[in-house]
Amino acid sequence: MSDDGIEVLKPETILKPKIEQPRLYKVVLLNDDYTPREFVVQVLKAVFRTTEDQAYRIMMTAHQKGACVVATFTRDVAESKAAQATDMGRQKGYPLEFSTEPEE
Ligand code: TYC
Repeated sequence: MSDDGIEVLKPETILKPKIEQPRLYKVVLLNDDYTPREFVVQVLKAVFRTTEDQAYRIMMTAHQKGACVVATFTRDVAESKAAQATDMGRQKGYPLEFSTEPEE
C-alpha cells in the first residue's frame, strides 16, 4: 500500500474466481429377468433421448453384465430421470430398475 492509499496488486494476487463444477451422478440400468428387452429400449429412448442403436447396446450390456451406466447428470436430473424411468416399468408391472450413484 502506498502513502496515497492506493494498493497496486501484483498479477499473482489477482485471483480468478474459481467456478466449482457440480458433482455428477451416474444413472445405472440394472438387469432383471422379467422386463422385455424391447420395453427397456423404449424407456431408454424416451427418458434418456438415446437413439435406438445406443438404447439397444445399453440394454444388452445390462442384460449380459448385470448393470450398465446410461449417462451422467447433475444430482437432481439423475435422480429425476432414474425415478421416471423406473416408474415407467412399474406402470406396466415390471421390476425394471434404474439407480443413481456419484461419479468418483
Ligand atoms: N433380462 C431381460 C430379459 O431377458 C431384459 C433386460 C435387459 C431387462 C436389461 C432389464 O436392464 C435390463 N427379458
